[in-house]
Amino acid sequence: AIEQYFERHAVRVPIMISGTITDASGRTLSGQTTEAFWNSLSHAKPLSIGLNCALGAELMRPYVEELSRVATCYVSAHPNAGLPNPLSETGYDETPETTARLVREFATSGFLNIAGGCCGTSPAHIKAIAEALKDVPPRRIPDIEKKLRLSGLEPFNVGDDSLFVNVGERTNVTGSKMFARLILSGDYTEAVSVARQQVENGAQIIDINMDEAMLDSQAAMTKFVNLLASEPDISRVPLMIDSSKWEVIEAGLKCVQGKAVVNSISLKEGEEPFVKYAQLVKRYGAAAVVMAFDETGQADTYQRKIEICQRSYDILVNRVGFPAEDIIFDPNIFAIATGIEEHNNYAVDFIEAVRWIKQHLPYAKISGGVSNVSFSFRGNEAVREAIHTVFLYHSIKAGLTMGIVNAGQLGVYEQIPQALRDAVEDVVLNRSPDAGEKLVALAETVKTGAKAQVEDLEWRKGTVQERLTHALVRGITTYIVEDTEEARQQAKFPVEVIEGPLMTGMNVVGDLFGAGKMFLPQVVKSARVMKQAVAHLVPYIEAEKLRTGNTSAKGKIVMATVKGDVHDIGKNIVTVVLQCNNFEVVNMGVMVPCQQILDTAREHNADIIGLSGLITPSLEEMAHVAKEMQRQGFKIPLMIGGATTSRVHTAVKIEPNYPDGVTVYVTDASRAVGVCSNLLSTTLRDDYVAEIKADYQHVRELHAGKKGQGARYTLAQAREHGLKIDWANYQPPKPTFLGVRELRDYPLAEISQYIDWSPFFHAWELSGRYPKILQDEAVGETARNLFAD
Ligand code: B12
Repeated sequence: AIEQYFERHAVRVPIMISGTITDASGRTLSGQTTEAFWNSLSHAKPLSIGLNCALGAELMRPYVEELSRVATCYVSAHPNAGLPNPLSETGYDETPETTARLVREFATSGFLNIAGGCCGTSPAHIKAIAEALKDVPPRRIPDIEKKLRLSGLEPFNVGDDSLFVNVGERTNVTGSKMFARLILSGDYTEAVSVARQQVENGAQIIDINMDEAMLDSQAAMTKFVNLLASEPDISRVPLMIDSSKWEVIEAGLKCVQGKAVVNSISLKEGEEPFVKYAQLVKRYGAAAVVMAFDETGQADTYQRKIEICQRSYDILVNRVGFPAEDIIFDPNIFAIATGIEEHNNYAVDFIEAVRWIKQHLPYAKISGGVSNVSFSFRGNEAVREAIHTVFLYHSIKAGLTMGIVNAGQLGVYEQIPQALRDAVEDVVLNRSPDAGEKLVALAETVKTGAKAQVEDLEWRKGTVQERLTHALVRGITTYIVEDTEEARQQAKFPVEVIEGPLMTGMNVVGDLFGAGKMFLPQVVKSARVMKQAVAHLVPYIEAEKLRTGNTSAKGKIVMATVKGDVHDIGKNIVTVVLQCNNFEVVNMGVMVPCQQILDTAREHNADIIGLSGLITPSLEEMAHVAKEMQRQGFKIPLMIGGATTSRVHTAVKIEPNYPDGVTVYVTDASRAVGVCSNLLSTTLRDDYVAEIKADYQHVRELHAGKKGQGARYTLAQAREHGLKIDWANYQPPKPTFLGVRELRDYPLAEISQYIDWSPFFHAWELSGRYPKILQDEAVGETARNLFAD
């Protein structure tokens, strides 16, 4: 509306946005988190974004902090004078001095550019705020990495380091007969449950398509998207509005509150409509899938794919001003092994186009409809699954960002029987002219039902460890209780089954996932298998506790996976193990905001707080929790765990934020018991804490040494030493040439002289820079030997 107004009236004035986090859930009234709110609105390029009303400054703090971390414009805060109090004369309790003190703290923490007051504040409050902020420098707008930043109720950011993104394809009337039937018969309730299944099975975006001749597609899109909006467990993920008709896309865009993806626009009808639709997509604040399609048709060869993508990119970025990071190319996935020779290279052309786009079109993302590739094998689900798995494996390696996939039709690359995998790989990579025929012949023997039965018999013959690992990797729950029980009978204590065979299996899952050989929907299934296994063991663990008569509570621990992180298996295992050892644990679940953890710890009078986190952003969140514990006057120990955490990170980044307490990194569940016992023991505690503190101090010194950080200059001294450049007399050198120069067949011997081996030595924990390290007094000899090896 604002953009339309600007256009119609030929004016442009700055936009200032303020939103409201309505209550302690930390969400806007329509359910968005702060970052999702920013992702949905950043396309307006506002002068400022901020929060006002509903909460007093104290409760508003975490959300202002989050906004200041993500927003690339100024940040404002206009809190109420505390929470409403109907008994107070003004309706609110806070005096001007209190509000001003709280707002000043925001500003000194670097969160604010603009401040003011909302309900309950008076001219006296504003005056006090102005006075309190007089000498505080404004927030500096941070440098924020360019990513595809989508949102539903929650943010979903996709950068170069993200894993493959699964777009759920089942809510598409052209791709799913079942969904089409539900929509055509008006059974929207069931249709919504299809969307829910997609999200539960690991879809991170859901594609919605209503292009069906017998349907009023515009009305169906509006109705369905509106229905999804009232289902928070579905609408937490972003939507992909998919249609070949602009009116249907627009109908969808009008109903989404988050930042959606439009699927798709292209040069099919020429440049003018392309530019027009791109401008509209940009105005609606969506990202766009751009098909490799131009006036002459859909690109099928490598050359055509990259030419069209380059041309589309140039028009979008240079003419429309479309953000490059919001472009998602779809270079067309076509069916292979069709028996037609020209089709044999389709998969290779796609994979190579992906590689080229990744290298040449900065920040652009790449997607594709994966099921198309195996179309020739309709009816043979086993072969289709193998083709999808192999095709995705190679495409992801080349740089494919996301794909529209049927999560149920993805296998594990490593686990495709060798003969089938080779035959499929020959077809996908077009390694021999008769590859297609050979696969067709082999396909006859790999019919779905038969394959499943033979495989069943095979894997059931393995050892209990092999069976548990297989079940975890394949996500099979059928025999998990039986196998877990067998492992329990072999173990001395039931808890050993978790720490032994089940963890071994999860590690295999972790390795395959990390190597891109398993995909998210499959890992979701693994997690379910793990949960069933642990659930089977819990009563035995409880009985063991009763048997040993060891039941008096040793202390109370509040345990949570931090905000933004959904991994709960590890935390739950730690919870079970601690409970077995008579600690009382309040398990708060996953994605728990900092303030909620701290409030719960207070409410339960907890002795220890335990944080779990498995993704990199959780590390920062944990550091934040530590900082808040310090700021809010906590003294109780903080325990840190989860696969990406480490002793070094805890010592360097977390512990210094909480000097009044003790912060301990714990590698695994079994060690958690010893750590908690030490921390709560009246006799051992002081020595243990002193030991941890000394150890972390040592780790910090080592770390600083590695980074070459000696004593620091004061700000004045640093300025004194600042580089002074005489720009007035500076003559910029003229480059010898413009454009790209390719150096082919360059002698490796010459390049090898420029390799910096320092990271190699770091990996071996020898600290120092290459080549100086070779002469180092302490580690020189070891370094020389290692280098020679
Ligand atoms: C299962 C899993 C999932 C499942 C989680 C299901 C669930 N209900 O928990 C699903 C599929 C949902 C998932 C999602 C994602 N995942 Co994941 N996932 C894994 C996987 C394969 C196993 C994790 C696990 O459960 N391990 C088994 C448990 C028992 O081990 P653990 O958690 O480390 O716990 C032990 C100890 O660490 C310790 N411990 C743990 N917590 C605590 C806490 C305290 C207080 C203490 C004392 C001890 C302690 O005790 C436990 C037992 O000994 C790992 C791979 C791996 N190698 O870890 C990736 C992994 C963690 N995931 C990863 C990623 C990237 C993701 C996604 C972002 C993928 C995506 N593209 O969307 C999303 C995350 C979304 C989000 N916002 O959180 C990456 C993280 C990389 C990084 N550095 O950021 C990993 C490492 C995979 C990889 N190599 O890339 N994932």
